[in-house]
Amino acid sequence: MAIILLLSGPNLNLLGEREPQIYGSASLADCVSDASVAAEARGHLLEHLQSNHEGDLVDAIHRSRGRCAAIIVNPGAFSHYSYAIADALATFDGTKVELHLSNPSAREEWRRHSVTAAYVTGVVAGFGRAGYGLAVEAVCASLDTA
Ligand code: CA2
Repeated sequence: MAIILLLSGPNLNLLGEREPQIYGSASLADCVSDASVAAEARGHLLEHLQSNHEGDLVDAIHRSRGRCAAIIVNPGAFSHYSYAIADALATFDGTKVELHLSNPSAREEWRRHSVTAAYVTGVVAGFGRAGYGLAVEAVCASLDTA
């Protein structure tokens, strides 16, 4: 059994309350539940942390080193400018998936570049709530081949 850490960045605690045309109407709890169910179906355990604070996310990545097999991270807007989260991800040796509900590449110019994406194994973006299960499947496929 592997531990998969799911990290949710700033404002994702408000998921389902605003901008459903972009982010869908599911709550963050719904998305986390989907990811947990998918992980448990594969015999793994999913842990989740949401924070609006960059340092909390950096600390969580540090704590996961040597303890978790994989990280799924939706860094929110930090994706576009947090070198601290990028550096923290670089210190984690397991599988890493960057997850976005929307497809940032199809949105405003400032969202089109992710500074964190270069430090992950792969990216799942644009599939809304379904992306949470897809990200877990991507992690499992990666763990199976490791
Ligand atoms: O598409 C994604 O998952 C994003 O990571 C979401 C971030 C955004 O800054 C990224 O560019 C793409 C923003 C999350 C904002 O979440 C809200 C949730 C409910 C209402 C308003 C914002």
